[in-house]
Amino acid sequence: MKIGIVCYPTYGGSGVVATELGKSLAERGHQVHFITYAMPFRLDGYHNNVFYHEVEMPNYPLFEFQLYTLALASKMVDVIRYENLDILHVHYAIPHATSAYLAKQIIRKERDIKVVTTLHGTDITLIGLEPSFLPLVKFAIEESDAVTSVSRFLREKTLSNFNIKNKEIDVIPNFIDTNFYKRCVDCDVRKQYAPNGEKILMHVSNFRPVKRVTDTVRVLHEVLKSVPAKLILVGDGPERSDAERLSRELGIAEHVRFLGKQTGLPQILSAADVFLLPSQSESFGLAALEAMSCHVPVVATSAGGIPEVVAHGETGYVAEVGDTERMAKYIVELLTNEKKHARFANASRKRAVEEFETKLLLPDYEKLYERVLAMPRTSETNGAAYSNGALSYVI
Ligand code: GMT
Repeated sequence: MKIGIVCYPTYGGSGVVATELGKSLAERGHQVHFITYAMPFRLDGYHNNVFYHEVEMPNYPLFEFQLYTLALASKMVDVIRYENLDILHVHYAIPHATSAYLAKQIIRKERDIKVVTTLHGTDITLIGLEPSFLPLVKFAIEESDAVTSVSRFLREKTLSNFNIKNKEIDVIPNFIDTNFYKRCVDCDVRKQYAPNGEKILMHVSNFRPVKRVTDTVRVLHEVLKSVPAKLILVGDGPERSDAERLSRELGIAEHVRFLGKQTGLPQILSAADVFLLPSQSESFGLAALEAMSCHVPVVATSAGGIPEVVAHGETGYVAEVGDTERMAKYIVELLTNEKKHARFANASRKRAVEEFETKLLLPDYEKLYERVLAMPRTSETNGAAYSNGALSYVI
């Protein structure tokens, strides 16, 4: 198949999932065309069957605000037309699903491009609910040929938040290459940050308010009352300076290390004893899965789809949003009981391998693509109904 993939190229779960999906599809012989405004950060190196199309932004003084949605739609039309795409798979509804709808309409007389939209999280739970976006997101979802969500939680939220009645949403969870995300035994990251045998708590995110990064510092403050520990924070974003400030205010700055954005995650995660994810909202929690795959138990909130990933009492624990004391209690329990910790670490890895390995979930996307390609052409626009293939218009 020839598949166009549209995503955010920056750090963030939806871009990671889209890029890994594209690379894996290409390995299986599909031709994959990434369409975005910058090279996705996980698309490093050369990959057979992978092509990249950069969206050019017109620079005109009249346009006080950038017209990315339109520029993207135009680029989509180009790539669909000249690369003969079968499928356009857009990740994160805003604005990608709208651009895809536009492109589909623009090119409809030449070909019936099928649009698949994958919903990732705040496109549904936060920003998509803004009155200025809600009708647009609802429309784009309803007009997609197929829609997937990354958790059961997100599917339910989509149906209820947008009052969607006649649309199937397939749940295809986040996936991971467990061969890449595996515990690195000889890595010396631990020695560097915990030279005196301290335990290591770790958090990886884009430090947006929804991640409640300052809660990780509060949790460490509690944990330090019982266990010598260090907190390693990986990533960057708007909440970083608040977290830095709080660690100084609580007098624990020497126990907190901010590594900023990093790429060698398996190596870094392998140093952790517990992964901490205190999010306000999380449709899935890819970062938790990456940790689990490296044998790291996760202590998180019970927000959104997290309990679909973290099995409470088996691969980690979940607590109410903001309940830093309970999270600290769970962490101390794991850090002071070696046998339990080992059991949770092994169960985490097992769950990642048995439930979320790329090879298990990729066929779900392929089956979905086959299903939409077999769908008859049924678009109706301006009073015209088109029947698939024949390009004969019934007015
Ligand atoms: O919704 C977002 O915050 C954006 C998105 C991203 O690009 O980082 O993250 C979401 O998608 C990930 C991949 O599907 C999920 O693992 C994250 O849980 C989800 N983030 C939230 O729901 C906050």
